[in-house]
Amino acid sequence: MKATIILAGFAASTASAHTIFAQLTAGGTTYPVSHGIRTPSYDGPQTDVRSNNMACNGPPNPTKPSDKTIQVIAGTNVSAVWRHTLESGPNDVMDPGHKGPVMAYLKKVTDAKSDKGVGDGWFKIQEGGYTNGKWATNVVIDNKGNQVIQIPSCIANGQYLLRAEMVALHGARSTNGAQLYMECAQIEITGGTGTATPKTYSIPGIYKSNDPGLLLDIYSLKSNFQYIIPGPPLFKCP
Ligand SMILES: *[C@@H]1O[C@H](CO)[C@@H](O)[C@H](O)[C@H]1NC(C)=O
Ligand SMILES: [Cu+2]
Repeated sequence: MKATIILAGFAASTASAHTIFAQLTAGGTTYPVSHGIRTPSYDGPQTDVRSNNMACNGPPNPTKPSDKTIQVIAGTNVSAVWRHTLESGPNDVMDPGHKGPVMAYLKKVTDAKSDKGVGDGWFKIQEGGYTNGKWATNVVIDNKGNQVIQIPSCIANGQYLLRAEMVALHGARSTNGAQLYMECAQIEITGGTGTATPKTYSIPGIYKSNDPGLLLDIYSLKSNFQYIIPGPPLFKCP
């Protein structure tokens, strides 16, 4: 049994185990893979939280632009659909040994198709950490790769980047050992009341390499362990 666990740990650190936010479900439609999302051909992580590639991914996983924008109604739920590769199905989301938090952010932009996403303007709209002994990444894996994200009803209409993120902490006991996976979808929000103006944050900037949620040993958790989800506070409509 011990040997199996150790082998699984090694498997988790290989390229075969990573993941991509490959497609979006909105308004009851699951759009094709890479439709309105800047997807990379390689599924590797970002590990330097100071890099501009923390915003919408990038080298060493270069992303392809998309000329599509997806319509989303404020107040509804969308799903960021995660897949091991762009060809994988719902039973191949990510190695279940990739344990960690799951988050989603929005940034209001003038042109969702061309905005690089780097810098200020981001606010967090969804997060999951470690609840009742289960990591949020495993919730997404068990949900066939669907990360459910409620789009706030109170924000302004217009074009946004939707940045969905999964973090794997199996190597996080050393600095920059956390693996961060993210892609940006290009969306146009309608039906928002525009009554709230979220406080915004910069990416890079939202994380530090020594954040307690990014630098920790998840294999020696105390029984009273409380995970601190990285990044800014969750935005909620008043
Ligand atoms: C939308 O998602 C939230 C958070 O996961 C959930 O509580 C709510 O029931 C969902 N609403 C619908 C209509 O599915
Ligand atoms: Cu991986």
